Amino acid sequence: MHEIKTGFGDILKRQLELAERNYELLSDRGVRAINVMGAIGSGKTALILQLAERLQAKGIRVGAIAGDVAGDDDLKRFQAAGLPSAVINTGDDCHLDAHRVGHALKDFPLSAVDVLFIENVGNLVCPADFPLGTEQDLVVISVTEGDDMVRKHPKMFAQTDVVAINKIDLAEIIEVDPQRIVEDYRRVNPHGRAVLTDAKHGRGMEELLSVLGF
Ligand SMILES: Nc1nc2c(ncn2[C@@H]2O[C@H](COP(=O)(O)OP(=O)(O)O)[C@@H](O)[C@H]2O)c(=O)[nH]1
Ligand SMILES: [Mg+2]
Ligand SMILES: [Zn+2]
Ligand SMILES: [Zn+2]
Repeated sequence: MHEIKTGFGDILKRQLELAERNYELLSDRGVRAINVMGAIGSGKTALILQLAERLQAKGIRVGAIAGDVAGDDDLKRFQAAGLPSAVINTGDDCHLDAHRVGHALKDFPLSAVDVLFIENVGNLVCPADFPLGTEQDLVVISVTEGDDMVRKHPKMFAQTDVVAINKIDLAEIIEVDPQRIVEDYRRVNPHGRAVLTDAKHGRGMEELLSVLGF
C-alpha cells in the first residue's frame, strides 16, 4: 500500500475523493456495500453472519470484509460461513478509511458478490468521520453497553439511518430498557429506523433486512 503524503488538513478531503472512487467502482460492478459500525463486541460479526444466511436463502450472493486493528478472527468466521472475504488490519488506526478499503476492493472477487458487508473497527467515534464509499451505513449497538450509547455519540447516530439495537435477549438481565435507546435515537435522527435484534438467536433479522431495503 502506498503512503498518502498530505498535511492533516487535506486528509479528510482526500478520503472523500477516495470514498467517491470506491462508490463508483462498487456501483460499476453492481455491488451494494454496507458499512457496519459499532462498538467492540456489540455483535457486528454475528449480525452480518445472520443477515448473510438469510440473503443467500433469497439467492443474493454475499461477501464480507473484516476491519480489525489486528488478527484474523472475524475473517475466519466469514470464511467458515463460506463467504468470499478479506481482512483489513489497520495497525495503529481505530477506524477503516476509504484508502485502505480501496486497496482491499482491488483484490476482492467483486464479481462473486451482490452485497458486501464491510465490518468497521469497533468504536462509535472516528468511523463517523471516514466515509468508505458504501451505499448504506448500519450501526450495531447492544443493550449490554448500557442505555446511554446514543446520547454519548450523537454524531454517529444523527448521520446513520439504520440502527440495530442488539442483544435484546439480555435486556432484562442487565435491566436496560431498549425503548429508551430507541427514543434517544429518534431525538437525534427523526427519520432513522431502529430495529431490535438478537443476533445470537436470529431474532429481528427479517425486519432489519426489510429496513435495509431487501
Ligand atoms: N446473547 C447475545 N449474544 C450475542 C448477540 N450478538 C452477539 N452476541 C455475542 O457477543 C459476542 C461478540 O459478538 P461479535 O459478533 O463478535 O461482536 P463484534 O465485535 O461487534 O463483531 C459473541 O460472543 C457473540 O456470540 C446477541 O444478540 N445476544
Ligand atoms: Mg467482529
Ligand atoms: Zn494506496
Ligand atoms: Zn479511528
